[in-house]
Amino acid sequence: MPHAYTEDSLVEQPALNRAVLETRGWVSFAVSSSAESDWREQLLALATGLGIPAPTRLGGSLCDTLMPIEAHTAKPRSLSKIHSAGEFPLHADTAHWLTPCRYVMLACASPGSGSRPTPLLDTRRLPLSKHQTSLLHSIPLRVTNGRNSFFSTILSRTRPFVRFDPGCMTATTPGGSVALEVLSRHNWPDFIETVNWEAGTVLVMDNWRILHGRGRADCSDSNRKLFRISIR
Ligand SMILES: O=C(O)CCC(=O)C(=O)O
Ligand SMILES: [Fe+2]
Repeated sequence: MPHAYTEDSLVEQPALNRAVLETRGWVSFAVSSSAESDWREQLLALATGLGIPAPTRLGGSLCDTLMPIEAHTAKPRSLSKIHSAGEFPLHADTAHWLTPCRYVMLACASPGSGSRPTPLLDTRRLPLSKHQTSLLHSIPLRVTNGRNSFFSTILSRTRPFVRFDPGCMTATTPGGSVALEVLSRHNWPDFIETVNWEAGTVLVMDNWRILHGRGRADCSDSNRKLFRISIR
């Protein structure tokens, strides 16, 4: 098992299979969950092996806590503000950054009472029609990022990443609404992969390629808790 030195101790690193991450676009594995602060450290050490962990929100922490919350307590311009404790549509994280983060690590501290999964979609596998591909490459959408908002297409031949998040990207033309619909999960039921969580499950996704969402809960699950690290 690989090891990593931290300041004062030798910490055992769980296996993160880079080959699977590169071929499939995502990988999940189990980490024996310890005290929460140790666990955050362990996740940050793993994330550092992949790139540079970066705060997802300006001034925020490197390791966010994600819990289903009601819209009135949610941060402005967050998916929770729009969808409350419901499902989240497929999206890439940090789609409002000029270059979205390369990897996203999610780790389950508590699966919660609602058995709520996380759906994934590998955009590379989609049998997009010529027309759909052309929409994704040609229709500009408004990407809301406060005073730094800009226009962008979902795909571009000049960059390797998919920019897609209906939470921060809006259509300004009828064609824009059609382009946004192309990557809706309802169009690709046979291509959705599902991550079911247990305490200690870690998921790493290539955020340039894999879209993720938030599934439906069987019952109210304010006790579901994931950690997230965005990795540049
Ligand atoms: O809770 C989940 O399953 C995913 C949450 C998510 O994608 C987000 O908060 O950006
Ligand atoms: Fe997300």
